[in-house]
Amino acid sequence: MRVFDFDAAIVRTPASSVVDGLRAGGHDGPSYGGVLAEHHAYVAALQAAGVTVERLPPLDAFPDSVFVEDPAFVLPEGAIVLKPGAPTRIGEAGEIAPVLRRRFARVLELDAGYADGGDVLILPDEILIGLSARTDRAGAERFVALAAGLGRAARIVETPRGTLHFKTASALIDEETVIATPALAPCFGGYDVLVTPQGEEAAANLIRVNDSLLVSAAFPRTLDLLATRGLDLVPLDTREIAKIDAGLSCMSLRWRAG
Ligand code: CIR
Repeated sequence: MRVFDFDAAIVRTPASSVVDGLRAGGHDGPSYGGVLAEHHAYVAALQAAGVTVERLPPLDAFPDSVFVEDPAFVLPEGAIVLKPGAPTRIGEAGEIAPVLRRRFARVLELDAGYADGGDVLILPDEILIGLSARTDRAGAERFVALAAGLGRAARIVETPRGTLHFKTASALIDEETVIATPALAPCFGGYDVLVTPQGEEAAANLIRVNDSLLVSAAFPRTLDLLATRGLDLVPLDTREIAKIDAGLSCMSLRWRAG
């Protein structure tokens, strides 16, 4: 089984409060209708890639709760309820925990520090967790211990300053290849690294799902680079979620259940 072989996913329908989602800088938020349309296309792409998707109901009290990747981490072996590093997002962990207990036989809890799932990247041979404004050392160290309890080796790395999450700027493309921004490329010794073209750094937040690559439609040069890889390239509109600093990885929890 490859680490990007998935048959199950959890998503959460965006709440109308998503227009107030967290963002760096003072620019305008997204339109609710626009986020709903992008989310709808994203779920359809997961399904087309062979994944059965569970949709959780919207949570108006948590504007960023559509980004289910951040309060939790999932593997075929079990799940970890995380503790998001943004004060307005901490309560999302309590909302996702019962869902995980229903879906997984083993559910562990991060009981020290803070960690966002957006900082956790699963590679074929190890898991990387990036220190960031959302993931502190105490949380990362606890995460490494909990991952070991699930039988997985994890290692702490740095998310470059100014990058929201480790996976804002990197993703696995196949068993030998990652895509990364120039700042993150040195983290991936032993891998072929496809470096994002200048001005297309946000294209690194893509997801490999079975034999499909879900990628933002906004980055034509990256799409050209990826087109030669023999994968089913699925460009998705991310204009609205990008206004609240999000990309494609954060809108689902994905794992192999069967
Ligand atoms: C936040 O700042 O928490 C949200 N507006 C965006 C979260 C994106 N999550 C992710 O990349 N894993």
